[in-house]
Amino acid sequence: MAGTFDNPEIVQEEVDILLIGGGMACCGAGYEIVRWAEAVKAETGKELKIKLVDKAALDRSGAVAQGLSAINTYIGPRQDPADYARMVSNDLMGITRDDLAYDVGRNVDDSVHLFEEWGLPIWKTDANGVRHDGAEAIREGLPALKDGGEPVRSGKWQIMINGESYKWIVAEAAKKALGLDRIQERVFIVHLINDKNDPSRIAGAAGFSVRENKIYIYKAKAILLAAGGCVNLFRPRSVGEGTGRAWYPVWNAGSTYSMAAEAGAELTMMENRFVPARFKDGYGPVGAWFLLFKAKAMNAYGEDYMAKNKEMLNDYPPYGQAAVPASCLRNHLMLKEMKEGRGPIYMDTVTALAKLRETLSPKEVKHLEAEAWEDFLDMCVGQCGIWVGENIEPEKKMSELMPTEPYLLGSHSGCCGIWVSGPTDVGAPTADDPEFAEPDVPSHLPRGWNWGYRGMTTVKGLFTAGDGVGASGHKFSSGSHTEGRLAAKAMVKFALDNVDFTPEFDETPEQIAELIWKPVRNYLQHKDYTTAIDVNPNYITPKMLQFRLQKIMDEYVAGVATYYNTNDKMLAVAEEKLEMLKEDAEKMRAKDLHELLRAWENYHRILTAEAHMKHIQFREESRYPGFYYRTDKNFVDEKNWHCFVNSIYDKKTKKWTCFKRKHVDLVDKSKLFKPAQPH
Ligand code: SFD
Ligand code: AMP
Repeated sequence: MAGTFDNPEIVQEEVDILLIGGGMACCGAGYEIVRWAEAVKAETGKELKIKLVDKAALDRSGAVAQGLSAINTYIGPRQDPADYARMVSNDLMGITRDDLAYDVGRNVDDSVHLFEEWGLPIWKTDANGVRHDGAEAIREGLPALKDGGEPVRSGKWQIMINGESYKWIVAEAAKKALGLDRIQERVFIVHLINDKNDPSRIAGAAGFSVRENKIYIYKAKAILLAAGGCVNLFRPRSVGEGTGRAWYPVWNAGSTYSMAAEAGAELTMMENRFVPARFKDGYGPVGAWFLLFKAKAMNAYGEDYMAKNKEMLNDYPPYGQAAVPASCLRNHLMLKEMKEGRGPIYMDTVTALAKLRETLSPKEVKHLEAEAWEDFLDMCVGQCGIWVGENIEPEKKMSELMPTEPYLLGSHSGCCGIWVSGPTDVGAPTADDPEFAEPDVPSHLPRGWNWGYRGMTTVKGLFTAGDGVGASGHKFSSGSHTEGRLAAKAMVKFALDNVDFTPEFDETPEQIAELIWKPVRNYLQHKDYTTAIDVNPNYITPKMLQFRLQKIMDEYVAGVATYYNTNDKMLAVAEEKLEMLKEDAEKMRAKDLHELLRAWENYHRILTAEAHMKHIQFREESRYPGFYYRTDKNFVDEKNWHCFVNSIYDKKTKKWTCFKRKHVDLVDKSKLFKPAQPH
């Protein structure tokens, strides 16, 4: 019987493997898993039941929805994945898992080669060093990357693409591999279910349709939770008429971190955040300008603050001394100018394009000037709107830059996320060292870095990838796809190793349904108490609750309001206010399915925000100057805090426990610290 708003239908399904999300990581997993599942079927006759569930529609869901104009991780045949792991470590102030970064580095090119095979146009350089747009490169018959084709590199690791349809292309391959029957769109997963007999094991997941009055409950042996990062937990700079604009995708609301935490998974580096420097108001990314166009940023008085404030980098050895200073330190130098009143900050697009005109042919200049627009048309169309609206022609008028509100993510220039098992075949050759040897696991990784299945969290059967994997970063679109593929292979192995396991829920379907539908019940029960549905003493709208969360985070947990400053006292206030917010969140209302979506996004954001706050509180230093400062501990303390900060949430007591985990370098980092180069 079809459900109604006050009596939703409960649909139950049993699968072996459930993929939550339909972004880069899950599309990678969807493509890869079928190959392994078919091999299993051929060998054992066992058919694994697989399902992918996305809250949106695969073709345009996730961070790549609008497209992208670069693939930021492509190693190529002449670079060393260990160098990539070094770069990731330096950019994230020394505390990353080399095993995870190296593993992405050595596998990522295969995903990029697949993207090209599936039709993604990739810029190429011909034998004469002339650059060609993706379509032109195909017309000219330039070889594919896998056949030795030379990409146009914007930076050491980044290559240019014509990527407006990037997500369509990657989604199509996942759809083709999985088949439409194994894909369920517009189902928002909001709750993971543990196993009744083993609370450290995953047994299923539940959510609801955002189009119909239906609750979906899936039983599964293994789950890939790759639902992106967390956006809009801080008050954004774009308020009022600009509300809704953000750099990272607003529809990724911390589901990955909050659901994993509730299921008991160990989180890592949740204190980390990314505060991207972006073109002001439109959030246009800057990478192409800095790297491809070789533009410089400057203060309002024309001073190159990276050069002028270079000495400030010496406060942060060794990370400040790297050839390319960490992203947070670049912000740190910019913020000095803003705080001391020498803003606005500008990207000098005019000089950059004029300089290019000196060396490039007219055809190439024309192409690059078009690219200045296409860069944004491909991935951040709102920035073009700003340029048009403000009469900005980048060759004639500079654009303002601004550090944005903080975002939580593990795939771009950030490293918060979930602690996962690393690959078994990399690491230091010191297996008998007690720091490294793991009982019963043939691993060369440090103790506690590996428990057999790549990408598995500390909850048995629960895997993650992309923004979900913490303590790595700089995977971007291609690396997230790769991590999804690595997880898929491990999940098939896990499902086979656990073929006799039958998951049993620790909650009943009715309890789960009531939990999910609570905001609707709040609404239906109290709606007639007042005549204006938004004004009611018995409930709060998701929109208002979101404003409250954003205000707390902005003003006490180092948002833009305080120039990213906080301290132990402010964090204590935040802690108290978040507790009260959680109490009031119980009264969130949902007047329709859309509001139910908004309500659950808020539940996920609140728990993610709380994890962020607790980790910042625990780490008694300022590890990421330029991303946040603890003004009571405004230094990087290598002696005491060169370690991971991890945490576990107890869903019964609703308490967090934060603790340190030892950090070990697996690749030699001394290679990074060359004499500083002009930047
Ligand atoms: O310019 C649920 N990214 C860039 N990567 C690059 O390689 N090059 C670039 O040029 C990049 N830039 C960039 C990037 C992103 C954005 C938004 C802009 C510019 C404007 C980063 C990558 O896009 C990013 O690293 C990956 O996409 C991360 O992959 P993944 O799979 O971890 O996340 P996702 O793709 O956002 O997918 C998330 C999916 O989860 C769904 N979902 N489904 C069910 N239930 C729930 N509760 C769910 N919650 C979310 C989503 O619908 C989605 O399908 S630049 O800045 O450098
Ligand atoms: P963004 O457009 O800022 O998201 O960055 C895209 C890519 O360029 C990422 O790999 C960044 O790490 C890199 N990048 C951005 N700005 C700089 C810079 N000033 N110096 C070096 N790399 C950068």
